[in-house]
Amino acid sequence: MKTIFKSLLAITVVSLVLSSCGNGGSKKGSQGALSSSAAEKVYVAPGEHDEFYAFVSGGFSGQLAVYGLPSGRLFKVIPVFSVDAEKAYGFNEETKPMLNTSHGFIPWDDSHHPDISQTNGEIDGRWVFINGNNTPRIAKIDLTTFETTEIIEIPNSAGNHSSSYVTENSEYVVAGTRFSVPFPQQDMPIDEYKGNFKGALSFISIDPEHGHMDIKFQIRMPGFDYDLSHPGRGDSHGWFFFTTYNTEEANSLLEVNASQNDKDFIAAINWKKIEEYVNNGGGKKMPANYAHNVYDEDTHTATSTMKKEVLVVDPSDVPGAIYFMPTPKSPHGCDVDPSGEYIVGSGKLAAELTIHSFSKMLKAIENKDFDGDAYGIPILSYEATLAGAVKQPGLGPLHTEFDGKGNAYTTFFISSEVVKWKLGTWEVIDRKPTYYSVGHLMIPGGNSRKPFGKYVLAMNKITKDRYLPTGPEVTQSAQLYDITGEKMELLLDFPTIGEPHYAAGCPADLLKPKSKKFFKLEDNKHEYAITSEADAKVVRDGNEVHIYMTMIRSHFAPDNIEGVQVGDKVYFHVTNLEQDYDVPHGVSMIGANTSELLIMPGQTETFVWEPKQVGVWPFYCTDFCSALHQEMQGYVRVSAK
Ligand code: CUK
Ligand code: CUA
Repeated sequence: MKTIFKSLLAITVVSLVLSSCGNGGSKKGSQGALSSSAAEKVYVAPGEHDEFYAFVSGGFSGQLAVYGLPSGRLFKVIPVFSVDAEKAYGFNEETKPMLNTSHGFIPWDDSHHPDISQTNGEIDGRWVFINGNNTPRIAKIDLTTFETTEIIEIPNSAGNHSSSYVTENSEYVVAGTRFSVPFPQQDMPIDEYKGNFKGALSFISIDPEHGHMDIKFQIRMPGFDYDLSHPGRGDSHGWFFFTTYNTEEANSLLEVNASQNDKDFIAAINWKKIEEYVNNGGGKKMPANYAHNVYDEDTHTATSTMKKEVLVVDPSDVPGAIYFMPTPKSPHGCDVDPSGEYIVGSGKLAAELTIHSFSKMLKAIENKDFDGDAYGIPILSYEATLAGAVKQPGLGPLHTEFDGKGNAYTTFFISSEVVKWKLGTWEVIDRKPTYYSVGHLMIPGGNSRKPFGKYVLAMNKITKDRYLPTGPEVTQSAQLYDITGEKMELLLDFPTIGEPHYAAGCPADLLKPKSKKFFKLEDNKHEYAITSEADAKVVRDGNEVHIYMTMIRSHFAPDNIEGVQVGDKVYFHVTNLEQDYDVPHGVSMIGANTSELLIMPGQTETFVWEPKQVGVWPFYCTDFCSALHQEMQGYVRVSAK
């Protein structure tokens, strides 16, 4: 995490030692406090379904994992920003363009924050959006196929961290920038940061029908670092809130620099006002290179387009659209309660949680209750927007979610706990340890107007001795708590893929009826699709050989192929003719510099093989498909040129 935690790390170590040895818990299998009913509450009998889906970010794996709750069972890892050998994502010709960027083909990223699309402030289960932090990108996953169907790169951004949060009618998915950089990029001395580096806040419109993303405008903000964000909802719909740290605009974030200011800001952006300005022709078109990659479900093929410009708005263009709310000590999380009235700022180094009131903010704006300005943006007076504070809640507050019953749940990284407190009275109701060093937490729908306040999932950075050791690298984990009672009850912990930063959850019933079972062959518009074995063929075009191949239980057509020469580029265009649920086939080729294809019924995928040696080379089906799976095979004869 951030370097500013350094001075507090000593405390972390102490608390880790205490919690792992003090109660003797973890050595004797959990912390000894689990009731037998905990097991019952997470037990999903064989053949039964879980009640919720949880989409958990894969952190530095770049992917998104799908778990069931309450069981914690892993169902799928959806490849998003990283290549995936199992599914050939980023290996086959169809999905390679998904990972195209202005820096070329980038087969990895660091994914942090998934968020599900919303209608009227309630999650609607159409798409999940997630950010790529490193080479700034936002991806969209279609929740009928559970596949990544779109990725857009974000220009002028660096460290795409305060992303990707969705407004309450999915008007926009919003991306902030953790690093401020020269905007536009240019060669300049780093110590001229102050006043020259800028932070891009990107409002990416979502087309309501297909969810296509388009950067509608970028706000060129002062060079603070924008950490996390959340949309307003209810009365505050139309506003977006971002935490900032480094309002000092230091170019080195050693403690001495970046924690000087007693308070940083939460930036409140009236995006509706800026949208109106832009719709009336406002903003400046600036050159920018960024990739927009779309996977078409009919052709089963992605295309990548390089965009050339972006619309930029400076805060001074739209007076009265942006305000700063002072918030103590490096605020990280920025969470808005279901009513839209409370904005919770978690100052990582603060002794209390600061809660701002949206209605008081509006009044303060009306009364011009300002405490100076920063680059012309009014700073609201601290007391004027303050709704209250949760006193002495824990150490290192990060993120808050809501149960829809008037309670909030906040994670504390340093003291390793989840704290339940009451909105309005700000009193702490309960606290439960996490094992250990929790980052985000998630209640299904817990950042919408309608939370499903049954469980909270805590996502932990460190597990130490919680699981069987696996060498120096041990897993991260998630922990599930029952939150239906006054006190929270720890039910389960389970290991995760990569680092689980954040998650989005939704009722299984919302997605189950829409989940696609297979693709219809007659709808397959892939350029090289064939719909019957009779059309299977091998076509030579100079050095290129195109094999139009089909697969069905349990053979390939064609299966024995001759006429290929060393130096050829051989394209296997393979269509799965099955029209039934759960009958994929797989294929690859000995010596092929690619992974296997995993082809769903009705789908076509392509891999390329460049034979280097003469001989007769075999291929086979890689996914067990029938009693005759082992017989599903073929040969390619390769001759000298
Ligand atoms: S976070 Cu990404 S580094 Cu609190 Cu969402 Cu920690
Ligand atoms: Cu087809 Cu195994």
